[in-house]
Amino acid sequence: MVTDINNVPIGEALEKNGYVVIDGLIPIDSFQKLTDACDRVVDRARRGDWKYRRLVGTQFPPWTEGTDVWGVQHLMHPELKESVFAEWYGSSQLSEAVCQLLGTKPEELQLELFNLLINPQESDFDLTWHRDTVPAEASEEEEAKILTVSHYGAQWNTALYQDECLYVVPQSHRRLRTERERDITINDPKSHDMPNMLKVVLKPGQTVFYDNNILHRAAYSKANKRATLHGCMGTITGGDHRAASIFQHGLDWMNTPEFKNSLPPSLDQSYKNTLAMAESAGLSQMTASPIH
Ligand SMILES: O=C(O)CCC(=O)C(=O)O
Ligand SMILES: [Fe+2]
Repeated sequence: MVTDINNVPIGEALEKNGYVVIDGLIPIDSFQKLTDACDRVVDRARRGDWKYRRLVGTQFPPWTEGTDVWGVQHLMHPELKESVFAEWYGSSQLSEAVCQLLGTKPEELQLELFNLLINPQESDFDLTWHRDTVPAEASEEEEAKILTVSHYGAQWNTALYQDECLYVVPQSHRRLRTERERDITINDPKSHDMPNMLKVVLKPGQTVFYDNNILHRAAYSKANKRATLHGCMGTITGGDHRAASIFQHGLDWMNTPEFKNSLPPSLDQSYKNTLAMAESAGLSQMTASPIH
């Protein structure tokens, strides 16, 4: 298990830079199972046989318009019947890395989102520069307020094929936007000219953990196969802080015996923790309105 990169603990690197790349979180014998399962769910989503999908033309939930698919939602949904996703989400490799990053224990983790990001088929497109939990139009006061709240969670992209889609502005995750950044996010949000931007290149099997408030965008290319596992986990120390951003994805299907019974034992406690978060946030239906 990777704990340090060049003698810097991975949690410190994430804290300082807003992102960190880690190798080896997919056990060798799971790799093929995951790529096969991804092929099946991508096929279903493109055929319109899986309605939970991200559609080109819309960046944030709900994804209601368009036909070309750029993401498959809810990989752990019991109706997909692809148990390898929950197995990997509950694997010791992943949870140890998340615990190391967040300085927490496995029993304090909270099961949250698990989706798949894929290449479109019809046209290339760019997501806009954004922070996941701060709308571009937010005032400096609003932005400052959101950025000072700890996340109590970790988000990651794990590439199954070489992935060069994500761009970040290192160390931008805790500070206000500069004047130029604010101008870009509002007036030219697909700019290829963001100061200090860095392309995150992932080899197959590599994972980037990133603060979801780092300034970031993604360039989706129809020419390069992409199947990148995109998930997050929280910790119970955050109380109900994460509820709105998690439940805006519509997780009512998690509040069912079918889902509970489909989970591997390794996720029992983190599922209980999620239910407790929903309850205490007054969102026991596990759905909330969109942030953006
Ligand atoms: O495609 C990516 O790697 C990033 C996606 C993203 O930024 C998002 O879903 O908010
Ligand atoms: Fe994002």
